[in-house]
Amino acid sequence: MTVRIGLIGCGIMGEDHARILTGDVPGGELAGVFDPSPERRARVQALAPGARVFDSPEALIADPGIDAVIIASPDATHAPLALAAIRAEKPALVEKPLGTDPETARTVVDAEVAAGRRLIQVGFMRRFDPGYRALRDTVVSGELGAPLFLHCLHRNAVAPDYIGSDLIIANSSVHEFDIARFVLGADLVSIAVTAARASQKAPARRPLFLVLEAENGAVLTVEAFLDAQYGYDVQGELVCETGTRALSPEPAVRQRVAGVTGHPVPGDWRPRFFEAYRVQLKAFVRFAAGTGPAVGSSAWDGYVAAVVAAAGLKALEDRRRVPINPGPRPALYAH
Ligand code: ISE
Repeated sequence: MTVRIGLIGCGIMGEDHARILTGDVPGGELAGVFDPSPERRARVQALAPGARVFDSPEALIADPGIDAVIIASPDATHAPLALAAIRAEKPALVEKPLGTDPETARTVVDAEVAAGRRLIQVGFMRRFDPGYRALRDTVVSGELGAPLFLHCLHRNAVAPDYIGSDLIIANSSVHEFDIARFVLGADLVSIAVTAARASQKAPARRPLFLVLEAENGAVLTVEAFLDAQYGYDVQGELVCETGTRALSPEPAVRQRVAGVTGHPVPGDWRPRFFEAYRVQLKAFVRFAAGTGPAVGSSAWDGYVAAVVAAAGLKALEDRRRVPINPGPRPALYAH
């Protein structure tokens, strides 16, 4: 069966999903697109000339010629459109964040629970990255003993002007919250946030250092610095009782040029998570076709990320450690 996918939003991530779907995902077809901008839409239509153009995201979701949707529109539209997909009983891959606040994200969890089935996969692509999966396997196998620390760096080359310290937490650090829960196999129970001085390269926001406690006693540290200039750099080291294991996101080739040996650093997250994005979409298409299970981050995971982000914002404002309490996990999302 070919899954006919409708894409909502043809910006940077929507276009990337379209490229992956049309180039690297057998079993999935880009059958419809929606974006209010004709220029953005045209770039995606060039990849799939047969895709139908819809006048509204709601019309796309409701159309009988669309089996599943990718929601890559602006953040505030993610939850309402996810709710529409649940009402239409269609699987949806929803870009992060699931909701811009916990209450909004929770509406999606509640709708899925009421429907009695999982339809939403949140686009926390790191769960499909081989490096993070190896870190998780280390914890599951127990081969290095219990996890004590997960040290993470999250650096972007430059961030857009609208990103303030709040969005460093709610838009970028949410990746760390989600992947730490995945790697450690434990929920996060508290968060503290310290801001460094602003870089002269980006006076409007201060780089952040976050320290979170997990329910199993492990500690997550995150440097979130979105104006590092030199490139996109995501690192993680898992420290266990008898050793450590770290991500080694190095490309296949190393160069020696002008007296320097090394490798180029990617400009943004798309090359760094090239494989993860492809495995993520393949898994979604299998799920939508009914030939694979629901995998990746669930609506519950998207909601929990929003709860951690809200606690992080409070911690930053009040300069104190703040507890994280998403409430009980519904049976639909049992481990
Ligand atoms: C950005 O907002 C994203 O969504 C990317 O997935 C992430 O890797 C990046 O660092 C964020 O700033």
